[in-house]
Amino acid sequence: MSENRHMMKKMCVIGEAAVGKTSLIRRFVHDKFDDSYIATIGTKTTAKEIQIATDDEIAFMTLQIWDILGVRSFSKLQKIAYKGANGAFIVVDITRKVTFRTFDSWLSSLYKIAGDIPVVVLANKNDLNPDIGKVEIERFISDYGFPYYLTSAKTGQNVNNAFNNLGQMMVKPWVGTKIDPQLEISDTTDTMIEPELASSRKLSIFEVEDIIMARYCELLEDQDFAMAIIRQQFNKAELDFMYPTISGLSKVVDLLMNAASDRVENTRLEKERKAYTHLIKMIG
Ligand SMILES: Nc1nc2c(ncn2[C@@H]2O[C@H](COP(=O)(O)OP(=O)(O)OP(=O)(O)O)[C@@H](O)[C@H]2O)c(=O)[nH]1
Ligand SMILES: [Mg+2]
Repeated sequence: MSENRHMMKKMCVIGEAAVGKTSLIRRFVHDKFDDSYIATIGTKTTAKEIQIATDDEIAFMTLQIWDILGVRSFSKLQKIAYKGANGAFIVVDITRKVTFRTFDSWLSSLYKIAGDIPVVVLANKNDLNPDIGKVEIERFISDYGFPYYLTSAKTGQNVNNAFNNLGQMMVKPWVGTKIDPQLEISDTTDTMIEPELASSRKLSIFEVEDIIMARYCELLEDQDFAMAIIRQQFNKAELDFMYPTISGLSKVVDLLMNAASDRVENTRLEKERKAYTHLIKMIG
């Protein structure tokens, strides 16, 4: 008797804020739905095992699902989360046509980091009145050649199908998109982070928050673990990451440094602290 194959794949769930990314994952993993909206702080991973039918066997796949916040000011944090992804959902909200407009920029920033990987489009909130007609949605999505589903995290419509289909797509040869993206694949994110430090322009408080979080993830070399610490320390500092203040951020930086002290060498840590302090001074 042959043993079933077991594999692990990383998938990212991306798209504008409040389109329902976290809700779709919650429906798929826990079969639950919540009407309240809490923006995802940074990134969070969940895992679920699915079964994949290959030509001659049923294989088990652990899906490592990356929930990535859609707030656009956090582009560096979003990008470092794309590294090593094998597939992605791009989620749009059929009750807000505006969430389709930025589709291209989500796709191209994903491709720049992860390459031309399988993508499935989820047109979510299909239990509500649409702001865009089905024909229009179809026309829009078929231009890209991606499979798409009308989903509802609330009723569960097509949620399992979508995850299972992306799982299948990640084990098959991927033919790529119809629309040819300008690929500049980069595997390092350092270059995305340094220029701000060297420039003398003023930065917004969100930009600084984004850079600090992204750098901290790189510092600990484990984004998921780093994000858990970041969430903890924002909590401790009683700072809402969507309403940051300069004094709140300075407090968070102190807490983050303490929390990393047993994992990161002192001189490296001091260098980071200096960089963060410098960034906070650049807020204008
Ligand atoms: N009716 C309905 N509401 C939904 C659906 N999916 C999500 N919502 C609601 O939409 C709001 C936003 O959902 P989230 O899942 O938090 O959105 P998100 O994309 O993770 O948002 P960010 O983390 O900020 O990027 C919440 O109030 C959800 O309850 C759906 O399919 N139908
Ligand atoms: Mg979310």
